[in-house]
Amino acid sequence: MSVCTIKNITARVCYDSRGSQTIEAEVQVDGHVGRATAPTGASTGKHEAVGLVGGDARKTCKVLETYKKKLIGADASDAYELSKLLHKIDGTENFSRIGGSAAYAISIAAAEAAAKKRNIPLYALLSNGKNIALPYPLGNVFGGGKHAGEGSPDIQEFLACPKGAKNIADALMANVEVHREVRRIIEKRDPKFSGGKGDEGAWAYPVNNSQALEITYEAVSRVSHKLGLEVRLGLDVASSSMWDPKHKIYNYFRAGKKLTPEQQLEYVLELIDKYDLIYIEDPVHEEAFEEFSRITSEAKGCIVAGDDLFVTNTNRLRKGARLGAGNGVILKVNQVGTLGDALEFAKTARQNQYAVITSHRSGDSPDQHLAHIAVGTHSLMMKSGVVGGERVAKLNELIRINDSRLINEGEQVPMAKFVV
Ligand code: 2PG
Ligand code: MG
Repeated sequence: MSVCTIKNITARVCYDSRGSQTIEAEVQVDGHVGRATAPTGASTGKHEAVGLVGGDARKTCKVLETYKKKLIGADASDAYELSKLLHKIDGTENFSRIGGSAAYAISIAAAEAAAKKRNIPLYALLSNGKNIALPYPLGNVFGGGKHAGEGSPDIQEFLACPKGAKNIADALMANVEVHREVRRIIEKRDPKFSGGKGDEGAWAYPVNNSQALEITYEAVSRVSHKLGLEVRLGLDVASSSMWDPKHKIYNYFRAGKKLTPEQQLEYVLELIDKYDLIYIEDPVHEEAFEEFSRITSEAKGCIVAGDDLFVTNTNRLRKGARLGAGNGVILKVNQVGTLGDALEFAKTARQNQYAVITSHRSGDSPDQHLAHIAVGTHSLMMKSGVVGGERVAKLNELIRINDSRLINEGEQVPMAKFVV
């Protein structure tokens, strides 16, 4: 295997899909350049790595100039070693010195440059190209919480999952159809609907949680029927956004209701049953490991995924696995900082029979890496928006991955296997 020595690193300030400043890094490896832009979340878990140094992209670039020589000469193809090196340079628990956004951009740009040098796709570098499968797109079709305006539901994301799709083309088409169908249903209720969307391209419309559930459930049911393919509904409750730790209550500000932890549990189980949910993310807050495990054991046939709970952190996942908390994990490289840490997290998840769901961030870039990370980590699903350039970039890359296999080996890449 050829060595992929880092020859130079440059960084610049640029913009994400929300128009916020972020950092983009370029890593050079023997004439090959990898480039990556750090995304940003709005509903961030409190245990996530720090993003920009002091919240400032320019400062993060300046700091990078001071340590980049320590990275020159490192092997760009070894995500684990590069991760160790970045941790050593940073020296803090949460990348507060060099910024998790810099760690993200450098580690992904390095992997891309190494893959280019070896003339293989990025996913093959991450997974050795063995037994690959394509993730089901988990598409955000209706938005609420921190991704949409005040009048929208408290629940953050209403997601479509085309479980019955036999190939990626059908899967992507189904989610686009659900997104369109949601608009049709809203317009029927309100012909004056302006077509507003939230941060991830999901429709933003002022209804309460149960009305949004009815609309999206109707949309997935209609599309299932129309296409003759099972499409199911999922939710990201993003419960930490509603959790009031002082009063130990879930505060549904917009709906004007407050739930005790026990009531929250009952509510969530009721939703899983009533709307036949295939997926639920962060149904309880980020420290509620025990309630997570109760939901997991009671919600049969539903993926119960931890996002703010695990924050792509292997130690938190190990604790969750001991307690039976969740059967799915959200993987977001920038939550933990480096690609190497995220690969370790995915490996631990698979060893403990957790489904991996690789996810975008609400503030994202037109980078395509997410598709490769999802395939390279054997993810069951890839969570993203359905429309918008920065979302479609990742979805179209899944089509390209499938196509290149078709051209080179004469067969499609199979869809991942549902284990839950
Ligand atoms: C989430 C994400 C992505 P954010 O909560 O899962 O949808 O949102 O990037 O704002 O944390
Ligand atoms: Mg989430």
